[in-house]
Amino acid sequence: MSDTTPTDDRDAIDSETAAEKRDPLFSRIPRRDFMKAGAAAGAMGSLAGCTGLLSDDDDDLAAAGDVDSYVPPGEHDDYYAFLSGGHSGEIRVYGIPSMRQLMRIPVFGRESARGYGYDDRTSEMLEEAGGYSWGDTHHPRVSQTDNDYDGRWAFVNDKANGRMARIDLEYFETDAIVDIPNQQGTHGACCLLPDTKYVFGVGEFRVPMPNDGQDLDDPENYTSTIAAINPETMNVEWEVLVDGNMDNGDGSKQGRWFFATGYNSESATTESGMSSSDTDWVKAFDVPAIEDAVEAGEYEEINGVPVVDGTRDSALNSGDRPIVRYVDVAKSPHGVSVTPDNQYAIASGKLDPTATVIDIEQLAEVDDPNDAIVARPTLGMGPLHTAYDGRGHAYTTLFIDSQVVKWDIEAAVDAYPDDEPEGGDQESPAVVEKIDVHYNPGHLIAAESYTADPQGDWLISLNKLSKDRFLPVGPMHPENDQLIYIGDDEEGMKLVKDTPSYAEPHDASIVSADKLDPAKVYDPEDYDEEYIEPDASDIIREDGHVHVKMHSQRNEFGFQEVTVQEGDEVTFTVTNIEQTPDVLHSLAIPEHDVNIKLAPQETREVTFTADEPGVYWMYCAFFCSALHLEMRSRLIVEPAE
Ligand code: RUQ
Ligand code: CUA
Repeated sequence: MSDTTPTDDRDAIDSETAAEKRDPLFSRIPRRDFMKAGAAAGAMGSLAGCTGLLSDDDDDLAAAGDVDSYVPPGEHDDYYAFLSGGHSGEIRVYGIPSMRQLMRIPVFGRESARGYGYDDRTSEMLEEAGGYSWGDTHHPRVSQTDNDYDGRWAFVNDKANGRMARIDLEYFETDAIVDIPNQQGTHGACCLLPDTKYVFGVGEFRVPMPNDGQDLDDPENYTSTIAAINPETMNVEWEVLVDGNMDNGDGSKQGRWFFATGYNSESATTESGMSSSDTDWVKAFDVPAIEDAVEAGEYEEINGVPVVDGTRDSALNSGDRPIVRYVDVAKSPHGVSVTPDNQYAIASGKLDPTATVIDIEQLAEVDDPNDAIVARPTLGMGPLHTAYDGRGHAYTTLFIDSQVVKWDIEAAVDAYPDDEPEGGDQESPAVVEKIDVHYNPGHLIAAESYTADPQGDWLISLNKLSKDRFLPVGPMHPENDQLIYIGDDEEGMKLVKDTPSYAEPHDASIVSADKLDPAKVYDPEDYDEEYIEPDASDIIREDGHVHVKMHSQRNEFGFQEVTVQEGDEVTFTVTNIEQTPDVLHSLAIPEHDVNIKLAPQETREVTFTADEPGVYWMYCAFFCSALHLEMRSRLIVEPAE
């Protein structure tokens, strides 16, 4: 251990006995769990039940400092992790600590296994959100109430097309997408806490405002905005435009501040131009001050959204209640995240080996926002993102060094400013330890790191390169999501598992399993489509349109055959009337690009044109029973007269 032994007053347990301290099993459990459970036995029991970590037989294993992430067959994980899928446009759900992939949730692109973008509802949603065939998801954030996960939604940005999507965590499916006006690429995404009042979309690409053909080659006048989105309606309530661009963001936990990093304070259009200055900014948005400005009509409406001017010299920033505070941070800072106790916003230097620690309370008091900087520890090369264990430590990825560095936040504050590097790169005394990861980590995430109460046991390092870690599969390699155990401050961080992943996870959120309550079957009340009981089966013909209403169940559709005329527009409304969980059907129609998924009690609708005469076997694509292959009907398209 270094002499910067971490402390966390909130977690100090004075009555901890010497025996408990020596017991490696004891030290493995986050102390907070003991506080919560009220009894050590209770906390140990619950952990043991879930992970198999703490059975009696495991004493030797534990004593050897090994950590087991093994989840036996048939047992469940302790956590859900929601990982973005980058330019695959989806979200992936893992179980932690097994790192098993449990589900994929398509968001910005069609996906055939789930029939997403094939039925009328989801294809219209994608069409109304711009009609693009793909998106670039980076930052999945899960809604919170009172600074804790409430199991309602996840949100994720589209960096490619300036959008934000919402995922309903009852059904684990995308239920809304907003195309954010005035943003070309929405990079950062996060919630304003404690209660998810807004979801913020952080605009990265600076463009002329509005981007309608004016100011084409006048980069000085390009700008980017943050957008405040109402999570219930998914309406963009207001935007703020700023100097420079923006990158990542995080909301404070007490409703006032929102932080965004940015590079390119230079307003350049080339890489060398964008990294020429020694400092860029963390922008701290004073949300109540912005809301007041909007209320007072101090905005310009651009593309239907009230846009408030938050540039440095704007009127709203010149008074005694500036709406955006610009904090100087070296150099092209990338990630920013707020500590669980809401005390600090910590930004990573990316092109500078330091992290910058901003005291959130002081920010409201000081005249010069730079005076709110309370630490600037030197961590290593290429610091990108920071996560928390709830015991006073920060964990920062070092992209260039291919490491995760664990450091003590208060030790960094204590050492400042005497630890300022004098042109050298001596490591901060706040550094506790470093662990190698494989290779070049971008984000990392610890269990519930984005809440006020991180669990402090597991951390995932989302590495950009896997190089030699897996069997070769051609020139395109998988990435490598590595599971690290961080629950034992004495033994130190422990690399537990490599997980190959498809391009390309950026950020993630890890949520305790007991905070989500996914539905087992659909509730027909939740959707507009008409639920079709078997006796309501019907074929309605009207002027070139045929509406087929039918049910599906093992092993049949409501009609053995459906006859239409060449050129008819055909709508199928199909209900899976099964009550049994996990019995899915689908309606797939060859050569018509039709494929709708029907989970138990789910109804979907699909509309297409029957434009080629012939016989088409409509079938069910989910293997639903021994007679699954026989579950099919004929679509007969008669030639037009
Ligand atoms: S970013 S690798 Cu899109 Cu969060 Cu940093
Ligand atoms: Cu229904 Cu296969």
